[in-house]
Amino acid sequence: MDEYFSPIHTYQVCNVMSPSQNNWLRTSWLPRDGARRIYIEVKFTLRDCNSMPGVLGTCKETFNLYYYESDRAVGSAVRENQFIKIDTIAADESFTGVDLGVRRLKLNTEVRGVGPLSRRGFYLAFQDIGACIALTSVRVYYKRCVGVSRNLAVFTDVVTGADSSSLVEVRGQCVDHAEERDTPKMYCSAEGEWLVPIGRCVCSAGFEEHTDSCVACEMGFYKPVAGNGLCGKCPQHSHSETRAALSCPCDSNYYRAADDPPAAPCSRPPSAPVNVISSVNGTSVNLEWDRPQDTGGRSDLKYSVLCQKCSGEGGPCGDCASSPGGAAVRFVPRQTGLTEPWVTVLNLVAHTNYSFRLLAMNAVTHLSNEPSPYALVNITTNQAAPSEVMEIRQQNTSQNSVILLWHEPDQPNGVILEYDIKYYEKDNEAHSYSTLKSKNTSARVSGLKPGTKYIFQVRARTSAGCGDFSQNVEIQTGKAGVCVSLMKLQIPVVCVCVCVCVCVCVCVCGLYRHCGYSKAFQDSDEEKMHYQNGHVSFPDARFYIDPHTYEDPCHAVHEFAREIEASRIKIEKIIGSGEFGEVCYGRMRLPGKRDIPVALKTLKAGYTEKQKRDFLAEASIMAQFDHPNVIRLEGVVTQSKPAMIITEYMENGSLDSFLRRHDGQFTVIQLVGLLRGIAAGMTYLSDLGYIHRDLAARNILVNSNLVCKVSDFGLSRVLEDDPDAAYTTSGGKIPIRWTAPEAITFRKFSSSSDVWSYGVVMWEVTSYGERPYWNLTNRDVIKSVEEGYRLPAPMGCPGPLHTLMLDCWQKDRNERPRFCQIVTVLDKLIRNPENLKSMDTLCRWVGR
Ligand code: ACK
Repeated sequence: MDEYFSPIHTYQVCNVMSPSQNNWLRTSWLPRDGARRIYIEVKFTLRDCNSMPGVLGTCKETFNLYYYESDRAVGSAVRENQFIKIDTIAADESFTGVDLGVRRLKLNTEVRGVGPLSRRGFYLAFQDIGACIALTSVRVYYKRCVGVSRNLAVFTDVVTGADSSSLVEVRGQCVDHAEERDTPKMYCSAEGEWLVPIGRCVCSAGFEEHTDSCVACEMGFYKPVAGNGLCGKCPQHSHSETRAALSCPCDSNYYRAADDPPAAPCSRPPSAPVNVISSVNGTSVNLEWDRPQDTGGRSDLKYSVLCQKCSGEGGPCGDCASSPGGAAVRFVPRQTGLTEPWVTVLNLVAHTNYSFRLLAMNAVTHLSNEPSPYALVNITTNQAAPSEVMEIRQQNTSQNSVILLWHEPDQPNGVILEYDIKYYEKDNEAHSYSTLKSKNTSARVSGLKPGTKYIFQVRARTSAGCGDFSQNVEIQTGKAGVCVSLMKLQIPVVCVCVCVCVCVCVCVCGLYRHCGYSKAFQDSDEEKMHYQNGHVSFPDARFYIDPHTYEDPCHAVHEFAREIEASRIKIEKIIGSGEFGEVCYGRMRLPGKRDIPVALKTLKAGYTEKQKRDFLAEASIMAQFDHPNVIRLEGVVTQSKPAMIITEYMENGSLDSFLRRHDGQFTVIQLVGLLRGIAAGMTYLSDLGYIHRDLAARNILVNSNLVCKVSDFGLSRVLEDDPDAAYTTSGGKIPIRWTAPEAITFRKFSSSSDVWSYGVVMWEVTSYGERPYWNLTNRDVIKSVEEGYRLPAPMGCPGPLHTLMLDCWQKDRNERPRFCQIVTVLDKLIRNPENLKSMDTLCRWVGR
């Protein structure tokens, strides 16, 4: 009967009285069906041997589970010894006769996994060796990650990997109407969960994201480029007639200029300028107007002026420029491209009708087929004096006279009544000048002195007045008879002023030089040390001393560590290998004391001087520490070979392998206790200004009392020793999975980057030594962390612990907790373990 008192079928055996039982039950051949790792869930009841009298020595309380792989059903041809054992299975609950009396079954459920499987199918077998047992059900299954859609990529169903910690990398396909931005990838965990989404797809142009798919922009909306953006409403005076529009064409009579963005509203040419005012001043006119009423929806308004000269009342008009004399018409500031609403037109012909068209334009005017509207203004110029007489020539110059010839001015501006000719002796201008009048364009000037230089000027006169005099024309009259003119040679006195410019540039270079060196700014949380007279001194005695500041680190080691005679050490076994040589277990006896177990790190023969220095540097560092959660240095052997570093012995070795050996065996409080110890050790080290740079479970040692101690202080270890360290693009070797992003990218190591590593150690501890980021490549780890991915809570990890990890993995290092705050949070959790059950952020370090 089951717990509901319904009869059930079981396979059972209960030969508890007879010795040497070997009873086998085998399944039929089960096709593997693509599974790489299978799980077997067995439900059974088992009777307590103690509840049966007289079975001592023959009764067993376990049975064995086996499997055998084959490509087809081979039936009973498989021999027992061909089966491979999966596990021995014991009951969590056994029942006694009393239980039986009330007919209540105590059902056990056990699950085992096995893989990798490679053949087409397999058998399972159960071996009884003398238990009283009933199998009620066996369920065989495998796990897969069920297809999902994430970041606009579809990830299809995938069977999980062959072993319990491997991840299967799956590439996603962009959903319809989406395109790849960064190859979308996810990993399927052994538990059938999707992890670490990296990369993404984005909706194509004309489509926008809507609950994991890309949908077309509605009519009246558009999206010009692929990306995360949404469809935009068509700008003013534009439209889209289809869905999924990439752009919105302009409504009729509206346009987009070549450099208008697709999001700009469509616009049209402006209307004509309004309220034109003209004021004629003689032969010039000033035109002013107001902005057009309709600017077309743009602000790039410009104006142009078209000028026409009209002959007579209602007569034909022609372009100003093409009519005689029109070439000189000037527009101030210019004729086209005017940005201000005014222009002055100069040099018009007097008493003439002009017609001006004022046009407003913008960047879409040229796109319209419609003629541009304009404002028309007609004016008539007033009378004006004639323009200047040009090109005066001389003819028949004699001793006393000269004939002058010229042309009518370009713009006579009326009938020329006469010309005035003005002349004077060049060297006698101040005293007097003479004038002469002429009705036509020539004149004979007589009564001049022979051999004399004269200056002549001519101007025209109309009824409107006189024009300007022409430019000076110099003419010399002929000389009288043979005359010797004594040229007085005036020798100009050239005064040469010698300027003596004395430029004394005294460049005093290096007059004063600092005797020291200019030190780059140091980050506040990097190692701080001050140097005085060549000796190390400490502004604060709490800082540790970097042994590399000593010229001879071998000398440094004796400042801090005691020398131990090799004869006091007895090496008993090798326990591992370190960077410089074997790590051994041994015993050390000091005079008058009991011998104590120690770990001995040796320096292998054939070392270089640098290796010796680095080897002893670790001892010099360790010797300065004294804390229950930091590995203790007992001393060094340097006077005999091999050189050794002697530390306290930690019975349980390094934390990562210790956790793997004891998978699932600790309570959460015990795990928090381990973490608390590490955080306390790190608080001590960070307070001394020591930055570890390689904090990871493999560098924590565990003693027989389950006390964790921080170890591994070699300065070169990060570069050389750690198998998890990888070269970064900047050339350094860094344990990527444990290192904060700013330390990977900029080598910015600080106590805050140690806190990041501590968060990873928390994850290692709560997952019992699982590899952070599983089998992801270092590149993918860097990328996913950069994209904001963080390791999920390991199975069974309480929410508050994961929250603390996430705090340690804040991108901004100033946002991360400090080690002392981590200790406080963990202490609170230890004191109030019920908090570990809460899934909220009760124990966040911030704001406390
Ligand atoms: O994981 P393990 O047993 O712990 O293997 C490594 C090995 O030496 C190489 O480093 C072990 N080890 C190092 N220092 C000590 C120590 N002080 N006490 C015990 N084991 C140690 C470490």
